[in-house]
Amino acid sequence: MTLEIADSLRAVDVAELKRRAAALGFDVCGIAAIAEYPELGFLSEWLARGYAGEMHYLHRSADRRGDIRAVLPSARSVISLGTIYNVARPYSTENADPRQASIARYAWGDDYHTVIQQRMDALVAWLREQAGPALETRAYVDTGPVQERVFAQHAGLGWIGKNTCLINEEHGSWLFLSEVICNVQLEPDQAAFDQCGDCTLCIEACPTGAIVEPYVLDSRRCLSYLTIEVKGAIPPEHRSSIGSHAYGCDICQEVCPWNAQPAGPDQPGSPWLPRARFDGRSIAELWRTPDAELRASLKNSAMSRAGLLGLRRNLAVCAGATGDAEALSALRQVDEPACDDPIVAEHVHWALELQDD
Ligand code: B12
Ligand code: SF4
Ligand code: SF4
Repeated sequence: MTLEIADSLRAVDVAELKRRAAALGFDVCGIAAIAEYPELGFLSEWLARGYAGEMHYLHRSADRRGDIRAVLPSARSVISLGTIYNVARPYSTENADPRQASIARYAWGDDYHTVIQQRMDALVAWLREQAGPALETRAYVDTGPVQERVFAQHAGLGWIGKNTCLINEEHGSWLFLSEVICNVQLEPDQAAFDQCGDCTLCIEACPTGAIVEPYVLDSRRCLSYLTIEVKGAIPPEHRSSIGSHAYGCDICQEVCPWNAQPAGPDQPGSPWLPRARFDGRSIAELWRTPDAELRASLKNSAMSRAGLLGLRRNLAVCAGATGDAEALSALRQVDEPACDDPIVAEHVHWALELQDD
């Protein structure tokens, strides 16, 4: 039955598909065949070692993440897409001002889930015009049970580096990944090959030793996990290492030689430009911002994942971990409703107590 449906599909011109993807705003596009790639097998051991921490959804969906046919049984190809989100702002490692709240650059602008999903919807609509009504697809951007970097590597978009990020030879790793899984047979691209060589800069630069061996990351130590994925209290033993990281972390990408090229000038209207509220602001300044204004600035941004309470919790930890006098005094003075949340209040207490020790 599946074959009959697939047989009734019209052929799709891959060169034309890639032109269409570029016109829709995707910076790189490649095709991966459906296959049992060896890299898909690393996930089960990674989970067994506990590296997912409290991201239980990764355990629940592990079977589907290991086999893309469990996501779409008729799948024949994966159209892998990369979208550059870098903008011209200094790297956190270049910033000499420790009072500044560090926010990962992927989260500065509009929520990439929404922006990229809309572009993929347009690509799928075009694909349907080409292939006909028997087309079956699943389109995801960080939202589906798919090991996106593995398919991106096999689609030729780049290689999985020792920092575990997908690195494109031309553009570096400031790329959102997304994919359209479809039942159309498309000519696959060559897989990208590893160009890390004997470099170990990312492993040495990680402030918490989260890259436990080349290509293997223990999320429980990663500042991105601690500030975004941990939903309640941040384990006290990790708080001091958070420094000024108020949301996510970019260090292992900033030190990567493949990200040394500067971003182009700001493109007016780019969805990835930082929102004014978060553009180069200090920890104290953000803490002093009223809840209503912070909430409004988080709306439709990727930072909404941690929400207002998560952001306040993280800012309190940043104040304590950096020992920034202005931020600590702000913690004592500001009394917005979110500051009374028990989790936030406990982190404020931790930050203030730390200075008394
Ligand atoms: C869970 C998750 C996280 C977790 C765990 C990250 C991780 N490295 O696994 C946390 C919260 C820490 C995280 C952080 C970040 N994330 Co994240 N995350 C994901 C998610 C949802 C799943 C990743 C996953 O499956 N991990 C499981 C492990 C096993 O996979 P892996 O690390 O990719 O490992 C591969 C290789 O390292 C290699 N490998 C593993 N073990 C071994 C062993 C040996 C011996 C060898 C040779 C190879 C090898 O094979 C693995 C593939 O199976 C993906 C979206 C998706 N659905 O894929 C986004 C995704 C990976 N994240 C993304 C981003 C942007 C980030 C951050 C940059 C955000 C930030 N600035 O704070 C950081 C980067 C941290 C880092 N160095 O990876 C992007 C990455 C884009 C890119 N260019 O690579 C993705 C693809 C989302 C997207 N759609 O754009 N993330
Ligand atoms: S994102 Fe930061 S904490 Fe996480 S592995 Fe990279 S450098 Fe380490
Ligand atoms: S810093 Fe070096 S080892 Fe790490 S991902 Fe980049 S090239 Fe690879």
